[in-house]
Amino acid sequence: MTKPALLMIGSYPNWDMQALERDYEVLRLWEQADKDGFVAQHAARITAIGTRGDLGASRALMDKLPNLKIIACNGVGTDAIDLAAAKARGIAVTNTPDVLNEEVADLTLALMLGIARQIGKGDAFVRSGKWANEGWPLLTRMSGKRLGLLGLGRIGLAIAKRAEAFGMPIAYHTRTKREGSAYTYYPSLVELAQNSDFLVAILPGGAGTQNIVNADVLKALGPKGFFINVARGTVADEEALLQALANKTIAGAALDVFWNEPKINERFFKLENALLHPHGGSATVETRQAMGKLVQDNLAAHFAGKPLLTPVG
Ligand code: A2R
Repeated sequence: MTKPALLMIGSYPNWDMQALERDYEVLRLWEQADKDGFVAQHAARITAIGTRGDLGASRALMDKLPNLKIIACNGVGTDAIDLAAAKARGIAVTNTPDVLNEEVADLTLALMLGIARQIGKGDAFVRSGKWANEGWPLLTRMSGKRLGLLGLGRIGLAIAKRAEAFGMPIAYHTRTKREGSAYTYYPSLVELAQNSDFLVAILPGGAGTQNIVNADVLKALGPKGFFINVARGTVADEEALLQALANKTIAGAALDVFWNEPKINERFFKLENALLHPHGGSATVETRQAMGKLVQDNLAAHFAGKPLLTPVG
């Protein structure tokens, strides 16, 4: 039997590639010098795309694939996929929610502790040999401080659960109040920031949330407040954030995501009150394997004519 053609926009880990190659004719777009020519050559046979959160799928690409039926995304964030274009064509989109909640939440707590207790700087301090001659400064406690969550979905709830163990009072801002939640709801993000010691962004990226953490929000967070971004770089006004850090109008920021990553604004490199991490919220073997399996299961369900496990929208 002919294997269905699967256009892969970028690479997946080897364990996924091997599994996919068993069941599909995997067309490796990222390896092609002439991408347009490659797509044109195979366009008629391609009914499925495999992509990643960072790569997405554009309307222009969809337009070149008349028989496209499904876009499977390895990642929960679908902001780089033109969902409106997919919907208009009746192309199904799947992502990998839930299986990464605990991992992203773990890293969030690590970043919160990391910026408050300056874990990265402590490591550099000991390695440099400075400890023999210099004292280490007194820092800021995290336990018991107020956590503000911008976004209280699957991952936000996993972060809140962990923060409860640190005795942190929890508040949140979303568009819709979560009925039945014991956490304090702020209809205004500025008000949430005013009432937070740690403000964590964990909401989708895309046009609807671009620059939602703006200069006013950072001002409201204030000189004792920390900003943690585990959502998407685009949710923060990066110029406002860089200025707030440089002028110390916020205490610090711990960032897993950036505008233009991985070639991020180099002004971040010089900021001592920023803890920088290379977009690794879900980046463990265990979780990436679970995400890859979910991509495979969604594709298999599609080709078997069964309901998709995790459709978007
Ligand atoms: O606004 P609501 O009531 O739909 O709540 C969602 C919230 N959210 C927003 N909050 C404030 N302003 C907005 N414009 C806005 N848009 C969405 O974000 C909900 O509480 C949360 C999203 O939850 P989930 O859909 O369950 O996403 P999950 O799995 O927690 O992942 C969040 C994001 C991903 O989209 C990736 O970009 C990133 O974390 O890794």
